[in-house]
Amino acid sequence: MTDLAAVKRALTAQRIETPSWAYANSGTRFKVFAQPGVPRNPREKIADAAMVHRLTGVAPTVALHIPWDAVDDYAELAAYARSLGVGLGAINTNVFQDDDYKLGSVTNPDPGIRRKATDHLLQAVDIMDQTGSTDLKLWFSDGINYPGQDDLRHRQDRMAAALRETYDRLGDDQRILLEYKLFEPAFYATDIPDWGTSYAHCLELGEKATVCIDTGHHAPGTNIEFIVAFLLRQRKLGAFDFNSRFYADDDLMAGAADPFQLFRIMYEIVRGGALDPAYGINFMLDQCHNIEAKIPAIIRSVLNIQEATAKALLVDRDALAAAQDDGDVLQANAVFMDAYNTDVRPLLAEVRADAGLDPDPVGAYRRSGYQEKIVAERVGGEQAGWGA
Ligand code: PSV
Ligand code: MN
Repeated sequence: MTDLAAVKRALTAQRIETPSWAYANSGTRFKVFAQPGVPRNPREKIADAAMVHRLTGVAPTVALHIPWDAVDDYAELAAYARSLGVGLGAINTNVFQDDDYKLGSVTNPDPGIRRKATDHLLQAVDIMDQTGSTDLKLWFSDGINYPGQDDLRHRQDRMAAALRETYDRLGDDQRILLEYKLFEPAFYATDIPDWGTSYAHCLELGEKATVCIDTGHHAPGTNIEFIVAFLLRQRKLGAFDFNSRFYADDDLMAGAADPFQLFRIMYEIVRGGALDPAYGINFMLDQCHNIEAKIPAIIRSVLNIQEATAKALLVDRDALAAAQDDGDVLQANAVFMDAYNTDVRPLLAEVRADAGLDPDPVGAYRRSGYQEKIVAERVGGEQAGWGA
């Protein structure tokens, strides 16, 4: 039997970090469609994130991306965030948008470019010191397009050296979240293409380095929940970048393409005791809302994760274990699917009402007048997007 009060407590305690860049303009390589009311600077992105938190109650931090969110005074930015009821979360580095990085950043054959890229990673830790962020999220676009273009082994050595230098710069409460991605922008070989490579680098680095799973960064059909289970068992899962995909790294709303997969992932999280914020996993979104309104799309994504989590929490673990021990394949699967097929929306509405929130956060956003306000106020200046 499931303890409903415990389920509600777990849902109330859940935390989801939103990404500053999801509030900004984005697009494909074909076109960026600008939207009215989009933030023009980091403060306006933080204001939007604060709105998402006010309506959902579970999104109290916002991740920054440097230099997209570069400011002169990070302590002041953190204070501004606090004044709106949110905190600054992971600092994301950007060693993929400079002409110098055509052949790679930290794995570039040119030592001068490697130095420049590693310095950026070190500067990100300086920023963390000022914002109070504990998480340094590293993603490298590094890789090659053609067999023979560069030496795969050398590139691993260069990667390891840059990671080591960065790791050694971390403060006691700071950690590295090392992301992987199968392909794009590199098409033949990416230097950190999969969880195994990220895991191996993290093991070599030490306990302050853990893997970040971006759900959009796998080959089609990859069993992501297996990766979750494996990394939890090794205590090496540090973060998620949630989004969903139909084809490649589509960066669509979490739970939109495959809600069943999200449920299976969240089940492994619950089963591994890793949902509790005290466990230390940073559950982030990493999405781009190219054609849909951004703030309600982010709210929708948060709700989708909450729904998958609620279903995962409702799995009757005793009944499941009994069926598994009996080798009763169909019964075990039925117990699992019962939870997935439960409509958890009334339960979540109750959790929100108990927390003094509107049970329908997307509706509440529409009724709030916030969208009209930002559209009216945010005129002039330059809208933020990739590269700003
Ligand atoms: C790369 O595709 C990625 O998932 C990394 O997390 C980046 O930092 C983020 O997208 C934003 O470009
Ligand atoms: Mn990501």
